[in-house]
Amino acid sequence: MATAAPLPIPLSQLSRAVTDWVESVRALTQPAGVLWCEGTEAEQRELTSKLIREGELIRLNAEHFPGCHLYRSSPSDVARVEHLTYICTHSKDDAGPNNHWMDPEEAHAKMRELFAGCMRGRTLYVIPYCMGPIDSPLSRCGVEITDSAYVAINMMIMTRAGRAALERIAHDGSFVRGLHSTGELDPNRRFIMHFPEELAIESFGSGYGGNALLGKKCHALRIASWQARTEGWLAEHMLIVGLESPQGETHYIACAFPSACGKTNLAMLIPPASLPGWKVYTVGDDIAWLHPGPDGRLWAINPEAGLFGVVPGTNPQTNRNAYQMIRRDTLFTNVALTADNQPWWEGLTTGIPVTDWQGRPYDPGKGPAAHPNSRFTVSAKRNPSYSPRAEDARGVPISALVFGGRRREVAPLVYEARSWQHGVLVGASVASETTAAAVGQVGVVRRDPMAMQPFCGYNFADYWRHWLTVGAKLSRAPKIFHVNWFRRDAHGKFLWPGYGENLRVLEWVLDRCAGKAGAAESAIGLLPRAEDLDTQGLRIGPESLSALLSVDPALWRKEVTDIRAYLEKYGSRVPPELLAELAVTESRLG
Ligand code: GTP
Ligand code: SPV
Ligand code: MN
Repeated sequence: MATAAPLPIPLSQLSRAVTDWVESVRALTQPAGVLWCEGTEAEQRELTSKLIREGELIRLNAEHFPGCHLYRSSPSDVARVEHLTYICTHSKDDAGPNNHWMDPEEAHAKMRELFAGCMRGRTLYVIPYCMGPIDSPLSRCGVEITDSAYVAINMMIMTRAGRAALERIAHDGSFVRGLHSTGELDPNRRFIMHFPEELAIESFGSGYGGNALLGKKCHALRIASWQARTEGWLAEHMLIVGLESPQGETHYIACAFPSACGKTNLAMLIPPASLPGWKVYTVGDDIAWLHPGPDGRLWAINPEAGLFGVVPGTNPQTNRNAYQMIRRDTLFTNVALTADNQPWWEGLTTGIPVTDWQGRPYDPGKGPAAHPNSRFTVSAKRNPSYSPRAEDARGVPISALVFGGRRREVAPLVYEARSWQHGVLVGASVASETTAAAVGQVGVVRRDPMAMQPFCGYNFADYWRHWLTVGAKLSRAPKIFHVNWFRRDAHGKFLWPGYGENLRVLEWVLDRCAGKAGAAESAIGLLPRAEDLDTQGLRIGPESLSALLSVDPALWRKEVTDIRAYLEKYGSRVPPELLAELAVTESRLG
């Protein structure tokens, strides 16, 4: 006799800890209704239709961009706000000079005032999510409460959200609490608060990106970096990519570049025709959680399930994979429109923008058509080069770690650190030109250690110490490198073609790991000589190549002085090992 399938337990009964918290937030924020997100496709469609009806989402040209939509954020809410982002630890020194700090009691009181009654007339969405494969011991869970359906839709693409995540939470017993309200989108009433000691996030007044999709930077980096230190692993602003050589050997590398400095592009790189036989597999494009494994290697998972990527610059020439990926089932934020409702952005070689990202008739005198930080949100499964290993509960073993920055001068195309300890200094010394990914001046060089300046949830000095501690546990530690795709000539032109051609540099990196490639010693580390790089089929002049592969002692002596002054800001907490490595570099510079 057939029995009826058991009715699923309502989400609101799965975990008492979650239910109690939702109830306390409901009482504080007083929403008109509460919706627990199951994470189904039907639910995603319903939320999308609701936003279309309310005029918040625009359906894009269904012939060329099926299943795609455009969202326009408030023009004063287009990027992360680092000046309004706080780490709230009991001791100010635990947050460190790298963070804005507020006393937790004071921060809670301030936020309680903002949240009180803020959801009246709105729906409160409960989004249980898992960062990482549902069945991975390396994954960690959270619950975001938000009053933005746009945020809910994004979170459902970016994380493994819904019932399965809540089942895991009920089993794990612990989760990160993320409370978010768009408030009135008033930049003067906007705060992104983190309470690492409580595994809690409170974000008010922004609906955009890293300010509002709390699983991403707030949880997976700021809170997770704190959790990771306690538990002996690393939460990093890194892409993870698998590179299969023409001989069929696959190695995984993880690369930390600051925001809008090329992680997504490198993670889904297209090998140039002149390097036949290489295959590239994306595991992650923004965040890596790295765990020392029982085999002495470092193992990585991508905690995310989607990509929230920079749109401008994406085209079939720079990155065919990315361009293909966002032609279907993609949510665009702050791009321009053509006359027939196709999305348009700077860097496209076809189409004509008629409406800018703010919905105004496009006028080149008023700036770019698409916002420079316009983004696509898309499932990782849409990526033609998505690695099957991205769903592997064990993660992937990492052969090399690569740091990088956007620097028109000083930093060569690539160099290798002398050791793990020196590599930690190389990471701690990263500097990069600021980009549109955060509110503020663009193009000024600032220190961005490990590309984590906006994202490390605790004192950088303690974080560098933790890096040294993790390295000491690895009997088969990855080699550490530094790259710079953004060197320019005297006329401001990029010296290196970048994009797919970056594979040539990664080939050298992998060959160094295998002990197969040559290098020359320099004061700052090991550099390839021109003959060590595979330049077959590459159109680049010998002067450009030698500029890219040289170390200017005068510029580097100044750089060392800057790095020392920067490290000194962290006082006696700075690991002396880093200062010792800096002294070695300095003495070699003469
Ligand atoms: P976030 O999502 O903000 O963390 O950015 P990201 O690090 O993933 O950067 P992304 O790959 O989106 O690239 C940002 C910008 O840099 C885009 O406009 C790219 O077109 C450009 N870019 C990426 N790779 C290269 C490169 O190798 N050379 C040059 N010149 N530009 C690049
Ligand atoms: C970044 O700024 O590094 C991003 C975009 O990846 S956001 O999600 O806004 O942080
Ligand atoms: Mn990023």
